[in-house]
Amino acid sequence: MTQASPEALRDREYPLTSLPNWRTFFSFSTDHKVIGIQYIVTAFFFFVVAGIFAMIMRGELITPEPDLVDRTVYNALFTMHGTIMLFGWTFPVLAGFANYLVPLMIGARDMAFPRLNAVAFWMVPVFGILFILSFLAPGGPAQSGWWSYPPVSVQNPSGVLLNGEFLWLVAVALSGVSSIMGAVNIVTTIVRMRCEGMGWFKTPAFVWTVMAAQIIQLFGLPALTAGAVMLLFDLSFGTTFFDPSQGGSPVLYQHFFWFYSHPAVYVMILPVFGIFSEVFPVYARKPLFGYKVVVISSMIIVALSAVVWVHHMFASGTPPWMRMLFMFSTMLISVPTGIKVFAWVATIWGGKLRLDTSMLFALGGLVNFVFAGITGIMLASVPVDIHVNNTYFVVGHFHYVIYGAIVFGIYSGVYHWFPKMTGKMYYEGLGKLHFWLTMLGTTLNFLPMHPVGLMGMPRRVASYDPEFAFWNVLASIGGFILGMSTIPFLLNMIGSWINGEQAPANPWRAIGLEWLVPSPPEHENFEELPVVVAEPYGYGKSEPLTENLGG
Ligand code: HEM
Ligand SMILES: [Cu+2]
Repeated sequence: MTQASPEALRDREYPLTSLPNWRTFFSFSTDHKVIGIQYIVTAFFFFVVAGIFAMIMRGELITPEPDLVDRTVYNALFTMHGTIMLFGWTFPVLAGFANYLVPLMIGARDMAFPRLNAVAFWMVPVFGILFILSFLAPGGPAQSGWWSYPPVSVQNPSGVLLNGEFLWLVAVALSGVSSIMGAVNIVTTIVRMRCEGMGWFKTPAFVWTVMAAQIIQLFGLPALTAGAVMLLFDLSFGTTFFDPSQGGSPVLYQHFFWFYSHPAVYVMILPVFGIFSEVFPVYARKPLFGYKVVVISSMIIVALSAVVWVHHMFASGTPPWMRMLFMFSTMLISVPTGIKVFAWVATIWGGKLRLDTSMLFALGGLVNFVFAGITGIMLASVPVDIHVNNTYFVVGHFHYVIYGAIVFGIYSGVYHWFPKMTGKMYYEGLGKLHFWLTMLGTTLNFLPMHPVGLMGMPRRVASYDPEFAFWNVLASIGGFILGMSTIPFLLNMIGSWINGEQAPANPWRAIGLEWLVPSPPEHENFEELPVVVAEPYGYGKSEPLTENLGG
């Protein structure tokens, strides 16, 4: 048996490969790598659409009067912006990463159920388009926010059956079904298909976090999907699940919704933790500090995430004793999360940092995440939450998580694995420009939302008191900078995909099975399946990682 040490692998010759014909990406392919790229590109399309909605909202909010769009359109815009950002962008883009990377990282040839995988993907453009159509539907657009609480969401004064809210609810249910299919596939793949030698504590951190996230999908999504279907029946078919005048309960809907939608935050952030855990060791040239603690803490987050949802309902008539319980369980999550932050800081501490674009986004994302964590603990405490509930403080907090940490982490991952996925190198200069514009835009857009929220500016409004104008002008300028920041990004990705230099198999000299195959990898990934003999983060060591790799 050949023992492949990092040195030996670095000096290996890899065959020249290229991506399949572009038509493959418009076909029902069952190759996990094609599906991964399909997910990622589709998600970026919806990212741009929902981003344009955000630009219109920030344009509206640059002055106190509702002068750019009327209130109905504003309501529809924030409903669609929020919904499409979550269901059309964040979940699909992360599903794309999971699809592309998991089989490569665990030394498998594909996912466990390749055809189910393709079906789950093709539902994304279908429900994505339904969301956009619901904007234009007869009887008015969906405009009750992405949470869609009754009784607001079940009013249908126009009497049209296929109204915006109806299409919206169908799309949410389809998105739930698609994600459940994805989760079954991903969890099965990770549990059953790790290559020989890859015990749980030799499995990369990214794979662990993806599994943790998908377990949440499995227990949470049925609740969300059931809630959406029941709401659809209340809206259109005369049932009264959530109608108090007929013995139903609107608060019941909130339980269905938040039982999933709080854990959903961890579905989004856990894989980003995984990306950080892969990126920091590579660009700091050090092993991941406390690898075992990092992976175990992901599973602790899964367990805790199931018992915190009521913190979204502190102001919904929840009795004080119950508020106390959910306040403490919420705060407990900061323990496993804080452990991860310490592990990353210890990983970069004293390392030889290489500040490539991917590393810059990971560092920026870490800083933003720490800031968001602080405002998160503030929100978890009942007295603060009661005070700032439904103000811009909340909007500032969650955009710091969602943009500052999640989008940054995704960008970090896109740059890091771009050479592997496309076989091309990106332009580093444009990447750095993209990073600095994004950092500036994020700060200017979302930081001012905190003071203006504390001053009492309500959220979900198209107009506001002139005393809030200063902070809103800043936020809008930041929003436009953020919008512009995506231009160098898209130029870079498209330009280098077409014209970039050929990428070597392992441009960052990383350890990890995905770097031990050509860029892009060939159809079945590995000529001969690897046998893993070491932990995944042996930077600075020269022990063998695998046996039997390649031909
Ligand atoms: C340039 C970037 C962005 C800007 C300027 C922006 C702006 C806004 C604004 C003005 C609202 C309405 C807030 C309200 O009235 O309460 C909003 C809501 C929302 N945004 Fe964004 N956003 C951006 C990026 C994102 C991203 C990347 C995501 C998710 C991945 C996201 C998720 C949401 C969600 C879920 C809501 C609605 C949630 C709620 O109000 O409960 N946003 N955003
Ligand atoms: Cu929550």
